[in-house]
Amino acid sequence: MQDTELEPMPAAVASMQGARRPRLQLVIANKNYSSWSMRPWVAMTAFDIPFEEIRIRLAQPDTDQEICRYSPSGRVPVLIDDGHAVWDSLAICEYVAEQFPEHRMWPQDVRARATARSVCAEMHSSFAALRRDMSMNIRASRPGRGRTPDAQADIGRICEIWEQCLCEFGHRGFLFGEFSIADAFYAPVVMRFITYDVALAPALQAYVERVAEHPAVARWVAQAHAEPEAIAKYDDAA
Ligand SMILES: N[C@@H](CCC(=O)N[C@@H](CS)C(=O)NCC(=O)O)C(=O)O
Repeated sequence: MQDTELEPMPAAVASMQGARRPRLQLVIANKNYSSWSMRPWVAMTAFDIPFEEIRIRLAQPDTDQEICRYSPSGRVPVLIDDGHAVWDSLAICEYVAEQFPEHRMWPQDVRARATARSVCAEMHSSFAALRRDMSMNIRASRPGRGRTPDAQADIGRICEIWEQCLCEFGHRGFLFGEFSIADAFYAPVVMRFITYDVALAPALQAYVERVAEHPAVARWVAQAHAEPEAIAKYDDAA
């Protein structure tokens, strides 16, 4: 159960049509539900990195088999570069940033870059309650739901991170001024805050809106809305 190039290709890919296929293939899951897939897809799209998308539908009889065709970990996202697999959202972003240094996917300042890596690592290794109790479901509207004490604590810590980054590095822009991998990493949190209608301080609400309006994020969201399949076990969740 996979779609390749299901939707319009990124401009950089389209411009290569007739020339050669993009070298990179990014294997992802459903855009409505797969927060891990969203991160590298948004980062690569935001920075015009050419790639072919391979989308595998979750919760199908052959989902595991399909994912294991590409991914040694049995999870998506996974990036395939000329047959070489790079799995895990953070490793993919690091790999792509190294392959395309001219795109400056991380902040240029060494301290800003270290902080960006710290907040991405924290996103990657923490916030289990937010993930469990307020799962990403872009098409859903669940105002006020999922606010367990642990999820509320995760929200508090995320607000602290955003406040610190915006104040120290981002000012009125993204977490580190220009859009970076760090914003792509927090884009699924932005989706959750919208779905669950989390009340935020004005500066953080403005950040949520800025991320949601970013063309790469908006494209992912539009494609999530256009996906035909619904997964009851995720849609029926609290
Ligand atoms: N830490 C991994 C997490 C990847 C992960 O959990 N992916 C989920 C989809 S969002 C998955 O592959 N699930 C397989 C399944 O549900 O069958 C990463 O950052 O890439």
